[in-house]
Amino acid sequence: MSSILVSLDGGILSITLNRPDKLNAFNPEMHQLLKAAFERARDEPAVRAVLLTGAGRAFCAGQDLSERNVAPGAAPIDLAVTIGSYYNPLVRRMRALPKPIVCAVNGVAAGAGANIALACDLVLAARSASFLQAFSRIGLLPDSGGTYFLPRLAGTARAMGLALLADKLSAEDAERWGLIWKALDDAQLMQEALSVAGTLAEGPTKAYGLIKKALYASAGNSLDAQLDLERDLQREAGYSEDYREGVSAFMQKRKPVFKGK
Ligand code: LHQ
Repeated sequence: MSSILVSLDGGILSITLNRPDKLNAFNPEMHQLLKAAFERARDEPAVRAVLLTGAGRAFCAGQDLSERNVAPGAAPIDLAVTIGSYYNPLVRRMRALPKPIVCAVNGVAAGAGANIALACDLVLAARSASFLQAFSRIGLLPDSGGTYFLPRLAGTARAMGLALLADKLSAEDAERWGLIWKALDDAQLMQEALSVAGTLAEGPTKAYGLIKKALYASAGNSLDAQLDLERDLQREAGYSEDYREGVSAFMQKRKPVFKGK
């Protein structure tokens, strides 16, 4: 059984983490396959949006703790190697992907699993799902971007509480705190996630890529730098076919047909 499932339909590349009996915990094979899937998403023009979710009752329980390299009693090992080889490149790849990533958090998202969800561009979660910065329970600090995303999304006080106490945060609180876009009834999650991903897959893909670039650069930029960046990116957007189509459609009072070019 492959540890991820990948399918392309209607411009949406669906990626399902698929180790349900391990709550979709990451192992090296899953990392390799995810890398290939995100490279496909980047390189194939037919992919206009990505939908990431988990099989079974969990979204992802983070690093597989039964893997030899973190087993109790094993010789101390350098966790930076795993992080540098797998998790950091994954987060960078997701953020740099010039296409939108929708995450459907179908159940618990723990450890690196929580932060990989937060690395997605639009996060929907089932009401029964939860977010758990499990790291301090096992003597670690949040990784996979957690110490970057959490304070920026929720503020330092909430980030600190989540990281120190490692309590489960419900999907509804995650929505209320601004960590995610929306909490939805469990029965509606996949339908709504597919509908949102479908809308994005029919949208102006180039503009979406530029929106990601601008918003993710914002946290580290001054207003001056951000204004300059907006000017430069808008120049690029203005040269796109989709911008021409958007304006023509508006003038002709019809729905635009974007091609992602
Ligand atoms: C698991 C796991 C798991 C293996 C559930 N591994 N089997 C980066 C770089 C290098 C090293 C270290 O880490 C990192 C980043 C990280 O992600 S560190 C954080 C790692 N993740 C965790 O600490 C979370 C561990 N899991 C849990 O706390 C619970 O399983 C949660 C809260 C996610 C779910 O709880 P329950 O719903 O009560 O399920 P459960 O605990 O009974 O788990 C079900 C099965 O899944 C069970 O196996 P079993 O054979 O007994 O049915 C678990 O052992 C297995 N499982 N997480 N991360």
